[in-house]
Amino acid sequence: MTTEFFNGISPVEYKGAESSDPLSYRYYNPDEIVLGKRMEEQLRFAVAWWHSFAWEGGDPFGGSTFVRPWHPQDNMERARLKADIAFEMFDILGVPFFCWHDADLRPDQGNFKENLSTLNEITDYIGSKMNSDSPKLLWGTANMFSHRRWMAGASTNPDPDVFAFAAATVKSCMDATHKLGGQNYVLWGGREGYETLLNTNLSKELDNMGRFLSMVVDYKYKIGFTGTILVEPKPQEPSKHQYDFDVATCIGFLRKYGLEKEVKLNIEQGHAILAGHSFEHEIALAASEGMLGSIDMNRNDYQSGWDTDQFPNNVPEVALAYYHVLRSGGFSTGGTNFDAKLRRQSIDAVDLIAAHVGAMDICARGLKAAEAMINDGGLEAKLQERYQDWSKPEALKMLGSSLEDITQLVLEKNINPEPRSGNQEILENYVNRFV
Ligand code: XUL
Ligand code: CO
Repeated sequence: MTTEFFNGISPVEYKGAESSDPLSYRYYNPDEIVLGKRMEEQLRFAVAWWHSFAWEGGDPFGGSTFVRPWHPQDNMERARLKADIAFEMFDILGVPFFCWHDADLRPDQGNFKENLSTLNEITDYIGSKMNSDSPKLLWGTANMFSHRRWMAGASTNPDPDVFAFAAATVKSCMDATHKLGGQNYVLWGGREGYETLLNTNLSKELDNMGRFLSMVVDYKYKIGFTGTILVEPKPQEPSKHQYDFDVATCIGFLRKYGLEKEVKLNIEQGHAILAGHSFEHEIALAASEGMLGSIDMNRNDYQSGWDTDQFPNNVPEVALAYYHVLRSGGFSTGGTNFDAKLRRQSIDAVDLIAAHVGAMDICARGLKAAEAMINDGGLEAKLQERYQDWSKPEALKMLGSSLEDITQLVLEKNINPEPRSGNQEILENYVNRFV
């Protein structure tokens, strides 16, 4: 059925950089070729069900500000209406993907059996709305942080019954993701961490989390899910400390439990900053270890103290992120998910469209700047030049020797290196030519 929610808003079209129509794309031109692929296939945009449709406009200091026809989200009729509106928005925007948590799709009835049956019902309904031209599922995931049962964690909970509920919940979400042809399955552990070390057994919790993730990987093969399993790092919030702190911590965790070939990372801009890193640092590190999976393109406010999940609006930042995505060969099963919400005063339907249009344009500009830097090759050439001495035979030989042999060499040849400039300002000026 067609609803009246977006009444009067036509499908958004690419009109070029000169367009002053606020609901047009000025840079996002899906068919334009960027580094040999259609722009749509490079960026692989996804709308997040939770922020765009389920979130009601609350913040840590106040409740709902949005009054949507599908609120309150406590019955299946309104869950179906929410899905109808979602597909109307996907059509207006022309986005190729969407993402969800189970809890965004159906109400939580408080017990696993009913949650399972309504999840199956609503994902069948969503499946019936999908065809070869409609947007696809980039990833599904389980919300194991909102309901009070998860307050002390899911797989890291001291209570084995919560571990069991979590295992059953993730199985149901993997089944639903598989049924809808999802390309990835994500685990973000908002409460997989602790509030205080005074009551926390770190090694027990980490081992249980490792075992849980191994079961997820085993189950992926059992059901023939060919998508990628992704873990999403975040240092804290809602937990005081979260085990999947950042990319480096996740890599160490995955290696410890022998999962480094099976699981990749979903990297979020806001989480990177919370961890004290830049977005491109997290992307480049994951890429350098072959573990870059997907990205959540939403930033936080640099002054507010909580995860404000804002749509991107900074081209230079986004350009450097895509530079590293493109440099690593681009996305395979991953994409660009807007894990971003409106400001709570943006209560109109048109705000929801405008937020995505602006974000998609910012990303398109960033992608094109990244493409230009790659085609120009200036950064890559500098990088090659900076490390060129490491391809010399004597340097390679040194790596295979020992501290004593190297000391001998330093004495014999009187090695006394002259420092070389890192040319940072020249490189920053170079980047500014493209962004
Ligand atoms: C929370 C967050 C989540 C994950 C999916 O900060 O980023 O929305 O992306 O659970
Ligand atoms: Co996220």
